[in-house]
Amino acid sequence: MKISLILFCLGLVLTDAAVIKQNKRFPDDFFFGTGTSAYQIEGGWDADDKGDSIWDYMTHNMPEVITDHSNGDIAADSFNNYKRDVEMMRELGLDMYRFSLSWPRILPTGVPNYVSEAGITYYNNLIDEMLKYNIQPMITLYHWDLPQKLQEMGGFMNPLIADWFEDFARIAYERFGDRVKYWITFNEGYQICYEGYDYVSKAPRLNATGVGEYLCARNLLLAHARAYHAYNNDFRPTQGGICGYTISISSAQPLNDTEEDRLALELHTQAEWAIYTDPIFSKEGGFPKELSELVAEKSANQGFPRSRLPAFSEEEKEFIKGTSDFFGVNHYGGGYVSFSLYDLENSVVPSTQDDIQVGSYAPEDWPQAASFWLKRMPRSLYIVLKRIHERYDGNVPIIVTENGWSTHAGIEDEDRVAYYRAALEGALDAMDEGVNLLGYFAWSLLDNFEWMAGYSERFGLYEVDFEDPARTRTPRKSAFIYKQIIKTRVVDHGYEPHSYVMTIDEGH
Ligand code: GBH
Repeated sequence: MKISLILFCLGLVLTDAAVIKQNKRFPDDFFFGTGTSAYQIEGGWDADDKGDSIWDYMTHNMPEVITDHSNGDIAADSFNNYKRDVEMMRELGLDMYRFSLSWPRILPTGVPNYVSEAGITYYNNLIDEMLKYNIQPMITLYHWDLPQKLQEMGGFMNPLIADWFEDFARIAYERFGDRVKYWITFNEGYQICYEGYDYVSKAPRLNATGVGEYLCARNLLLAHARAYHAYNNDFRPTQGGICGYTISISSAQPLNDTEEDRLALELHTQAEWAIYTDPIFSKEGGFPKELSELVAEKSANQGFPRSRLPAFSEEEKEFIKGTSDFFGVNHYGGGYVSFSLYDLENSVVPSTQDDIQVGSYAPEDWPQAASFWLKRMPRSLYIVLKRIHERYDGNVPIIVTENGWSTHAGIEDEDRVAYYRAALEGALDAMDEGVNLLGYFAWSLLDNFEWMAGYSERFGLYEVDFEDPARTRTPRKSAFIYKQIIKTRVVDHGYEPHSYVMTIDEGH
């Protein structure tokens, strides 16, 4: 009786002090992390015997395609600063850290007849440093930096990518899998395939519109399944980890509540992400039906002898189905979609846009990030989590592998704080409605090379001084806010850091 009275009073005091809009909290076994990728942070582009990646090649040969003509030669220099990075993870109190392997740092020519021991050592040092402090590593095998040698043999246009990728994955499992229990094969199929092969907004800028993405998607899914089966058959029995797959999803909504706009949303969904996930997570397997039919029909009318989106054989469908232990989702922004918003006059034929003819827009009054494509849509992470849950009923375990907001340089980042609070409240609401969300990774631990935008857009919880040879890292306000959320497991809108001095809490 006495104890419950004390607890009751304590409860009153606590709720009084905090501005918590809901009394939902993240369960104790929910994991919090931050993410990065190799090319964006490491630097050390020609350290030891490292080979060139398609990003080394592109930024060195066509610097003009990057906004500030910069490159990732040094980036945040995590190659030399990894101990400081781990210290930052401890400051934040992270459970996990997601990073990617540079394929050409480990296999300089892309193929495994020669393995760089210096490259292996770098990742061993990083992994061991994290484990010293009980921070679990999550490895993304591929985050966009293909060995240039493999690109010269066609890259993702060559079906042999499945062999090359499985070979690389096996080396990673062999060398790191004793300590690493969380694996992601590919980061963002759409960005790899559409942006890199169909269009020109990522390396290798192939610009094979209407053709490149679909061939790449097919090859990428087979490569993913090969790497998954390799883990499942030959490593999981002794290593006991899990292996998944990550894609990016925007929180698109139909412009009007009409059947037509709902169809537009479904086609948009199929083209943006379900083409990469239905083959793995749907009951039937294979590419999405409406999109496949549409592209087959258009291809025929355009004089192509076969569909530009080549279907999987029954055997391939079975091989790919079910090959992911969790659904990894990266989420940033969103908007409204409709056929009526499509710019038919400027449509490139053939192209993946022309195939579906769906346009989108985001209202003026939504807060704008430093990245032109990113606006804060109300409830956006909630919308995305519910959509995945509804599309693949059952209880698919989901991990938010990236979520974040860009600013320009500077450590006062109220808009990033607002973005994270809204997103995490949405995550709590989705979990409350039955979404099986296991964990959440903020993008990013620190400022990094933001691809075509160079260093002009910053996603870090920690600011990096790129003018300073030491690449000094300084926590932004959002770092203190995220730390508090991890510690308390609730989103408290009233919390203000007492000072901007970061310390490591006991036990970290
Ligand atoms: C991620 O890609 C990358 O994995 C990461 O390397 C990168 O640094 C980070 O994002 C920040 O760009 O969401 O409706 O506004 C995300 C790629 C590009 C996907 C923009 C969504 C715009 C649509 N995103 N795209 S919307």
